[in-house]
Amino acid sequence: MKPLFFRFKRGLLFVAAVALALAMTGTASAAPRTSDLWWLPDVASRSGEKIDQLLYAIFYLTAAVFILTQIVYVYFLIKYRARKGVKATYSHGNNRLEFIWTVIPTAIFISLWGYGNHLWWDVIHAEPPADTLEVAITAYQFAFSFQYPGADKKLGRTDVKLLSNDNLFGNDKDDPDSKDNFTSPNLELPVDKPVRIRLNSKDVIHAFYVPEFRIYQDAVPGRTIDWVWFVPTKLGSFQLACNQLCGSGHYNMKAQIQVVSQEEFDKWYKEKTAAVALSNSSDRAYVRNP
Ligand SMILES: [Cu+2]
Repeated sequence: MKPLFFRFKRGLLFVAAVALALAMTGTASAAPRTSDLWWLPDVASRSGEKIDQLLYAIFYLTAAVFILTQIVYVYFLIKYRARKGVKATYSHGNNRLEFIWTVIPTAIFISLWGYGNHLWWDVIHAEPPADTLEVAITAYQFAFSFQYPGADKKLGRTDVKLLSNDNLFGNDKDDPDSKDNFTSPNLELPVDKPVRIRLNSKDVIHAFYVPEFRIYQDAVPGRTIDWVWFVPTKLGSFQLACNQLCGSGHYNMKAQIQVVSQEEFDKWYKEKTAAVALSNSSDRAYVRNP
């Protein structure tokens, strides 16, 4: 007869496992589905769709391998369980089997690497189309600011060394291209049009993180990061969140991204450029436009 504790322990483990399972399913069903805590938010960019394909491929592959190995595991557990009169035997292994289960995973991993590498090239290194809208973004404790190129569609030269409180984007004031640039507190984008970001940080490391676009890019002080581009595919508002613990206000460091139709974007852009033209002309007359 076993001591009472051992008989009791097994029962306790069972109760704990059931309680944990109940708690997990309970939390899962109670979680707000709008924010989709248990899976990715709906994809909203063209490269994001490709990233999801790779993610799903890996997910289903590992799920299949997991289920298969668990079935074999349980089968062996039952088949070779301890029984009276059956002695354990020693096996030195099987070279052919070992060869097979080494070659197959190796081939799978190499093809996943190839697929991932190809995708990475596609997403990050491919040149954006000529009509790509370029937006400068500066992250600082604890907000984001956006700058658009204005009527000439050119942001102009910028330099991280010129970045300051009065020159948040490090614009080169001698470059006429930057004269008509305008700023915005949120990121307004036309749907289905490529956009490239010119990312700077004024103080510490921040991040440009948009889960719906499947984009994560750090903003690094002293560096201008200008190779990230994407094509938003869904209308609506998204949240840009800083995803680098950057100080006491980090939890609230965010900005609104508004993906709108081309017509709506053009209208907004026209209003903004008109306001810049007005303030530039009043600057010349030494009248500050509020
Ligand atoms: Cu931050």
